[in-house]
Amino acid sequence: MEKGIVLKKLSNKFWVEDISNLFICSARGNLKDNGIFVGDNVLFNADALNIKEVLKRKNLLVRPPLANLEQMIIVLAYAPKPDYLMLDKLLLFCGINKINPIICLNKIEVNKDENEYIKKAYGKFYSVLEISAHKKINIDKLKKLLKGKISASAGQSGVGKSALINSIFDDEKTAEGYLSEKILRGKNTTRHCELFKVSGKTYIADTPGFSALSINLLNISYRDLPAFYPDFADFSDNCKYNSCMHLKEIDCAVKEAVKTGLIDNERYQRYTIILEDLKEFDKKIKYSRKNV
Ligand SMILES: Nc1nc2c(ncn2[C@@H]2O[C@H](COP(=O)(O)OP(=O)(O)OP(=O)(O)O)[C@@H](O)[C@H]2O)c(=O)[nH]1
Ligand SMILES: [Mg+2]
Ligand SMILES: [Zn+2]
Repeated sequence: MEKGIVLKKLSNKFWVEDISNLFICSARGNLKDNGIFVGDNVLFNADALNIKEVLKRKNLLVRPPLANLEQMIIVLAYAPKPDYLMLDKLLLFCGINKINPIICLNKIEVNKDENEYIKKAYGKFYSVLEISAHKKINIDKLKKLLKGKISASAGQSGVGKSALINSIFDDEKTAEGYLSEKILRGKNTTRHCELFKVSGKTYIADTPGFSALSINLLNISYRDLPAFYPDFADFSDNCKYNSCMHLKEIDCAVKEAVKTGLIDNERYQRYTIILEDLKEFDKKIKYSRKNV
């Protein structure tokens, strides 16, 4: 029995890679029914080309269907204009699913007017990297951050997610032909999600599915929201109430920090929007449960 990772899944076949070879495997009914996902570590029989067991997962995302994602490259650029609410939702999604986010500010050879704001509001709590996929600025730094991990790109359409992934592969001479061909195919088939090997245990997925992150994918109660804001952590202990939501409560140290500029006001305003969204969603769920 060998150990491998599922790189791709098409109809009933699974592309499983061990250290150096690729095997196209099938799986027994009940194993298939429980689900084998791209990113899964599996035990398989390399002669019979059969998957025998799925090993324990770190996490599992529904949309896009991806197991064991460790890192998310959130790409922004001056154009299209950054959607900060979406950025905050993606960061929240990473927090909930224990995924390490890296904020990549692309197209800096053209314009980086927005970057100062992003570095100021996010740089203290998250990795922020200024890059140019076209001019290959800081791509080597990004590659270091990817090393040994499973990562996926995310962000608005047109920010340069595919360009970024291509720039990572361009100087991998051995893999270039094989991978760029696969990436081109990946562009036309948005429905399936596929991992591309950068080197060793380093994989990356170009996943269009993250672009629209709806609130129901943030499966937390609104009460848990503040805990996912590292910006609040230094202050929330000083709020009068332990369960402070930092909204209308009196003696709220978080709101005080927003007033004095220690917490970014715009990010706080977006926090209140996400909180309202989550509350609405909670209500809807309770309502639909009552009516079944
Ligand atoms: N100037 C500049 N343009 C870039 C850079 N990276 C990407 N672009 C351009 O931005 C546009 C979108 O790039 P894509 O890589 O297709 O964007 P994407 O995020 O994959 O978009 P979707 O697949 O629609 O989600 C293209 O016209 C690219 O040429 C960059 O580093 N600098
Ligand atoms: Mg793309
Ligand atoms: Zn508070």
